[in-house]
Amino acid sequence: MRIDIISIFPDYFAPLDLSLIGRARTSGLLDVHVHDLRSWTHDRHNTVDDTPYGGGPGMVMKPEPWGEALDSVIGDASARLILPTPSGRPFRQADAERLAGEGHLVFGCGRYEGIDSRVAQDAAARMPVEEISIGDYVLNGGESATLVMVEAITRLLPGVLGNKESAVQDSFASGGMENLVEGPVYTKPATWRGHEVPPILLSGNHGAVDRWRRDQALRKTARNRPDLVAAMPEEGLDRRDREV
Ligand code: 6GU
Repeated sequence: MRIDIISIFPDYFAPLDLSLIGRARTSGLLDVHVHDLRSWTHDRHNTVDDTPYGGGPGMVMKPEPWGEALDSVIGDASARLILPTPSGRPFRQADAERLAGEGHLVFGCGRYEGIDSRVAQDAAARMPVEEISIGDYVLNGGESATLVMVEAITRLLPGVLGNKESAVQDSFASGGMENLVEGPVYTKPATWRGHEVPPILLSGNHGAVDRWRRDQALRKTARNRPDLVAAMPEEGLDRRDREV
């Protein structure tokens, strides 16, 4: 997968050299290019913003540098443009799974009050454009949201996670964990400060362990995420689920 990121703060993306994403990049599974939006400005002050038409507070990102940046980065016909913004559609695990199947993603990180809306309009004539929000709170710009989405997407690429099973059992993962968070996890020692590991996990009965884990996931979801329980389709629950 190729990922291009356009931002006025390219240094924000230094963490993409680390850990699993860093290793995916060195191994060639992932090709990330970070671009400074100001390299597509032509004035002495490298201006990227201006006052909003219609008045109001703050500044808006000018369309010209964005237009040139996207022209230069899009390249092939298969690129998809993601514009992180609190006014976008919510980013969910299903979106991470869907975007992990793409070949080329371009993230355009806005700052200030946002990017002149004609940039998305113009790009949409050439490529799919998605405005996406990572949650109901306001960040100073799209950079940290892009880091979040890049991590959620790239960990799903084949070969990035060590254990192939681990992404399937994640909270929210399609294939059984939709609308569910993961339950509690334990490791050695079996007794720590007087707290015991639930004995069923030491039983060696894999069927019973799977059932117990699902029960725990349902209970934790009910406790922490009543909104997810309300959204659960009845047919997604088996008879044992309904007893929990
Ligand atoms: Cl994607 N961008 C900004 N600036 N704020 C956000 C966001 C994105 N998602 C939630 N808040």
